[in-house]
Amino acid sequence: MAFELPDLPYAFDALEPSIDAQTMELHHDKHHATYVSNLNKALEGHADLLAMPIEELLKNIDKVPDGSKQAVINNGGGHANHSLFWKLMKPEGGGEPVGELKTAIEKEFGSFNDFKTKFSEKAMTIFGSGWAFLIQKPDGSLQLKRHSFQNSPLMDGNTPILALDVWEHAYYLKYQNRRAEYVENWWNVINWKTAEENFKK
Ligand code: MN3
Repeated sequence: MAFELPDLPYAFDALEPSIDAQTMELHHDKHHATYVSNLNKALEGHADLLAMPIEELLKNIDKVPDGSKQAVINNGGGHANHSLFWKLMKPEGGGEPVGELKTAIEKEFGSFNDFKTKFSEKAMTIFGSGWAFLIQKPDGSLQLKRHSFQNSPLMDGNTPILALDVWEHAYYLKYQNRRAEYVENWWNVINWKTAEENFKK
């Protein structure tokens, strides 16, 4: 058993012009692939851990031996975060949240526009490499979070609903230092159906 790189659910150029094809190809085929390969290396000889779904492994990070734990946090987190990220985007995405997630966002943040502003602020105020998340807490409520590096919300017992990669590798080829422009254009490719499916009713 070993963890595997999932296929992208669309072509590399499918998210143009918001995210360029070369960035998508490097991001998926090189960056994400490396997290998967390093995760498998870190867990060599631990067949039980290699057989767990990545989400379960991160929820049970305390079961990972100390010598491998940080490598699993980094690379297992990277694998889970990116697997989610690809599915949270689609060509001709964007628009507004759907279903019960829409209702929950409006209840928590007032309106979709207020939510969008606050989420973008989170993404803009991550210092260095990290992710902006909308998470659902065990009590069912929604919250915005900044996570450094590849630290997964699953390790805190939270469920990631929406995730935005703000590592420079996610946008530098097209946007260079202009993270705000990347964040703004990302709203045009969100797959709200996936976000709604992540949300536990
Ligand atoms: Mn990335």
